Amino acid sequence: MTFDPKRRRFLKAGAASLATLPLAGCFDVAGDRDSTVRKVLMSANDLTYRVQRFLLNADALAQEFPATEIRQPMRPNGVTNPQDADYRALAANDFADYRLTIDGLVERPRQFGLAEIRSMSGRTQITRHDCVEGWSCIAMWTGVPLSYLLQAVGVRPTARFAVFSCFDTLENGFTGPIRYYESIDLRDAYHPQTILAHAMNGQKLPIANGAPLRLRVERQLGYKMAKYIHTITLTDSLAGFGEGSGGYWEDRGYEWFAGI
Ligand SMILES: Nc1nc2c(c(=O)[nH]1)N[C@H]1C(S)=C(S)[C@@H](COP(=O)(O)O)O[C@H]1N2
Ligand SMILES: [Mo]
Repeated sequence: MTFDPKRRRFLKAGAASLATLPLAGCFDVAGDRDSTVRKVLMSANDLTYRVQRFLLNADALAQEFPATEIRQPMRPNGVTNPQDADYRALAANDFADYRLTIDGLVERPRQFGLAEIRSMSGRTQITRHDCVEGWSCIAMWTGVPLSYLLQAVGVRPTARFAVFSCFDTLENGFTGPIRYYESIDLRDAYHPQTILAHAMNGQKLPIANGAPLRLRVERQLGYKMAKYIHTITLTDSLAGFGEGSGGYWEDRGYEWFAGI
């Protein structure tokens, strides 16, 4: 089956979980002051990806908060300590030998070391992370805008998606270990708040939250925000990745476009 964003229904998994699950985490999204837009969008189960894009305004910024709103540590979720040998080896050396690879439909595929990424002019943003399980956390993220890295490698005109391949294995399939992966379209990739974060709440990014680099794509749900990234591949089709639906959880039924 080829990937067709128009056929994806809106927030099926997200809306159901946010509405029905107990709120176990940092605070209650239902009581949040800016929930009106969300409620309207969440009720619109049959909106297409294209209509959501229109409603959400491709370039609008996600809300940012003052530091006083950071009330607790960022709650880690999903994989919090990858056991993969290649990851453990890098972690043992505090990621000194880590390289981020950017490949696929780019003019100049290359690798970036952490020191180089940390030295690039970055962005800090205090945003709210909404997990599909029904909890939210406000945290401060510092990183390099993905657009800077994309400019450095030169994205080819045929590219439509950025795919993030991660170190952590979630299960063992028939063909081998299945690692986490995610994808976003180029609109989100170039959005000013889309960053590869290397720091959180003013500290080096902890392993639990995705060290050494994790994605922040602030207008979508938490599962889009790939942790433990080793490669970003520019592509015109999601068919060659995982089961072809654009992400580990998308391959298991979650929406590809998880706008909030
Ligand atoms: N590589 C990887 N990325 C991941 C996950 C994961 O298990 N592995 N879980 C996702 C989910 S469901 C959420 S809510 C966030 C959790 O980020 P946190 O640990 O910083 O709270 O990471 C997302 N990215
Ligand atoms: Mo999540």
